Amino acid sequence: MIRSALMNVMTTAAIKAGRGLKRDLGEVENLQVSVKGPGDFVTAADRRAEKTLFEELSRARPGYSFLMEESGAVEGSDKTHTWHIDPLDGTANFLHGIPIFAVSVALEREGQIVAGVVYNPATDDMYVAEKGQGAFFNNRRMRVAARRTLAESMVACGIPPLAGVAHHARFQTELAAAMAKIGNIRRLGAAAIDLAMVASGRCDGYWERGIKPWDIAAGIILVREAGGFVTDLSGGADMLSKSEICAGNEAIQRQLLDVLRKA
Ligand code: LIP
Repeated sequence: MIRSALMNVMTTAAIKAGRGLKRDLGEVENLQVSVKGPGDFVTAADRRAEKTLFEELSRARPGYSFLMEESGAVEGSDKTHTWHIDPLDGTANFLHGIPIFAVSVALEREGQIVAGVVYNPATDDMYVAEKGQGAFFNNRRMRVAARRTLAESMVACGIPPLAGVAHHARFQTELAAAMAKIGNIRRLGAAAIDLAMVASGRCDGYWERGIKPWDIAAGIILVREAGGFVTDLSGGADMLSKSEICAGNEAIQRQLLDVLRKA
């Protein structure tokens, strides 16, 4: 396991935010049958989790900047460190009471992601990684899967929501090409969880367009420290700025990228 002061700060904050989300998930399940539904409640739960993370991380590391899904950018006095925060990644799953969502926290130092935490409060699953220290799932070292062919692989993807209509046609083309090559394809609904599945060897690859930096920042270092590869969909390293990602072990990531680029 990683015993650094930084990882202790990040995991403590994620667990504290997750405690509230786990409580709120129970209420969300009750609200499914209400006429109004849980929409406003989930927004409030999301913001409560983000407030907890902001307070905990600001107290532990004063001066760091923040990029947060709900509150946006907060510039700090320390220009070399930025937290990337998604307090509730997999919001639609949470809204429907589906226990596949995560608190995602990443630290960027001088332009490089150096630490990441992805925590699913519903299952109490903690995925962590720190640059040069390896990647761990519930304190046990994790590695990407060793499968070498797409035909034997399970690959996660992001199906654009109705609101993501700009990505619909491209995704349908990519999915048709992927289905012709890949053993099994899954849509889990949370990018941070998708990347944690790749880092822990449960999924062999993952791709998605139209995601936000805070969705993937922590998952990127999980995969890399677990021995995997991550690029944008042109094969470069601009995942955060291009809002797109392709991840896997070296063989699968290369083959998956090739299928998508030819689609
Ligand atoms: C979600 C991502 C997911 C994507 C959804 C949404 P959110 O993030 O984790 O991979 O397909 O459209 O962007 O909004 O739940 O934090």
